[in-house]
Amino acid sequence: MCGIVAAVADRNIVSVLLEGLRRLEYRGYDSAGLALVTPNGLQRLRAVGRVAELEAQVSASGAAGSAGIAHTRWATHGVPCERNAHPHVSGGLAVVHNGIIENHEALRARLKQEGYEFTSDTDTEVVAHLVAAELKKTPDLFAATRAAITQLQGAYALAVLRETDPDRVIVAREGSPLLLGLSDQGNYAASDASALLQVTRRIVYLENGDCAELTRDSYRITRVDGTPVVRDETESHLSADAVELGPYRHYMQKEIFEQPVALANTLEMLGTARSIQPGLFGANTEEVLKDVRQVLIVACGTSFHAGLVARYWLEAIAGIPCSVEVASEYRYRDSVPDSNTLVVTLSQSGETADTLAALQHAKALGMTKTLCICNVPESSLVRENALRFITRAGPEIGVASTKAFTTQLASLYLLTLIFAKLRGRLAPEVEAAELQALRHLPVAVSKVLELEPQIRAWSERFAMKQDALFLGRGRHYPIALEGALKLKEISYIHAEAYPAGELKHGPLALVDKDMPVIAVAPNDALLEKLKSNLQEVRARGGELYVFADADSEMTDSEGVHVLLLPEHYGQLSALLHVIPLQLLAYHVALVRGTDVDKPRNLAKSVTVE
Ligand code: HGA
Repeated sequence: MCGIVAAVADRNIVSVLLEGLRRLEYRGYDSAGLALVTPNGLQRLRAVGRVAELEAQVSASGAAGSAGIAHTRWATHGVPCERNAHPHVSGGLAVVHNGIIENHEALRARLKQEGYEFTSDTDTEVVAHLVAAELKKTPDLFAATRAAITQLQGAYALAVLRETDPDRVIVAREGSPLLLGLSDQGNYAASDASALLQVTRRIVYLENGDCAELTRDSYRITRVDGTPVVRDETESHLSADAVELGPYRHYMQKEIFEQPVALANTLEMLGTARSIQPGLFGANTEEVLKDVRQVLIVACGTSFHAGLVARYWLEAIAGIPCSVEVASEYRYRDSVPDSNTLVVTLSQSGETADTLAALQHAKALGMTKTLCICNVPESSLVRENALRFITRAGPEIGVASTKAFTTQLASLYLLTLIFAKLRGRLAPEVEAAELQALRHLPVAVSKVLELEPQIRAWSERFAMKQDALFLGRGRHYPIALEGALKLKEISYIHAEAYPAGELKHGPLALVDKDMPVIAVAPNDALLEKLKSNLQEVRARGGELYVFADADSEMTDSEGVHVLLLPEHYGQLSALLHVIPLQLLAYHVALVRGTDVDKPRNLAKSVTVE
């Protein structure tokens, strides 16, 4: 979602701002803009569409300045258009914002009465006018911004610039990500470190409630009330070229094919060991897990589906009760807390607003045994959990998550094995075999990826459809959910997923010759049950596309198309069965000509509620 870049340096920073915005493009956005302090005052440029459009405007105008703020917007309040693009201005100051100001209506009404004129439909514009109003009481931009912030409800990362302060940028954070970048040539702020690798790796992460004043050779951080605070400086280890597309046509395609490497990297620490070390999740893992009686997994979207698979594993293998909740529901519901619950949060970016808020909610209820599985080591989520496991999938740029999902699954399987071991449910020979199965995953996934030509052929037929139904059973039901989500996200085909046994309780009414039914059909204990469900579909004229395992000996018949995965992979089969569904969604989207990596209306890093 929105990306922020701010800079104040000893040289023209326009190229730093634009390169920063380009690095944040993957988050998803609909318009872009920047403001600079120039010798002739504040200069603002905004463009609907890509950063490239903004760049064209910037070069045509010859804009230059040594202090500036820039933004990519993913609209929450007000349609995507130039008038609503950030920065928003009031008098000689400009503001960019990521998040939602929940009390914007009341503030807008008050500010209008005070004579401020609104030129956009956004919630953000109130912040610009509030700071301007506070500047009537104090000449200090930092103090005025903090005073404005005390009136805000909601979530924000903010950057503020004023024409009469050519050497200063003010930033603040509450709920939305923001960090500082320090260098000898100037100081910077951005939504994530990748935007600043071009100028520095020296990073200071702001905490919620922090505000900061940046000049070209200094910075200071305070709380909203002005109390100074010190935050540690860290060095970012992000790789600058991991976000290059290379020979691939789309990031999603690259990321699907990177899964063997992503899994190998994530599981690298297993080495050749025959037994698993709980310390993989943090030095004090045994201490934290010791009295845990149940697991609560909280996540959104694809991560939620990974949690659903893990529930089957945790209960079947480790014998520990597990519930899985959508974060945006859990955070607002009256639930029954139990301090012996391990709260597991899953997020690719570690900045998912709902997941972060759900974690805070659980902690406020007294649940302090917390663990996250996350792909971004330098994210808010990682800093806020007692235990953590970093998936080493590398940057995931495509909005539709793929390699983050499979590496989350591998990590959740490790967690399952650790629980099973601590609870005396993992015989040494079984443990060694399970670790070997994990180590073999990259090879097994590579073999599934070789099915791409057959899946491409199927995709031609799918591309004409308006609806699709995905079926699975047991731990493959969440894989059906994930397959349907992938298809929806990038091909815009309406897709639903059901546990196959539920068909007769309603969705069977939808089945006819125009509704393709996709079945996730591994050769496990539920296969015969699933086959009966598939017969129910065939009997109603439904056309079946079945992803089966080679050893189940299923074959094509009239109205039944079967694609065989190379091997049945036991408990870990879910990791293999999701791959063809990712490929199917990708190829259907290609045929339909959609914007695969940046599907309409969606953003990558979901930093608003
Ligand atoms: N609410 C603001 C900013 C939206 C945002 O943070 N998106 O990620 C707007 O709609 O402009």
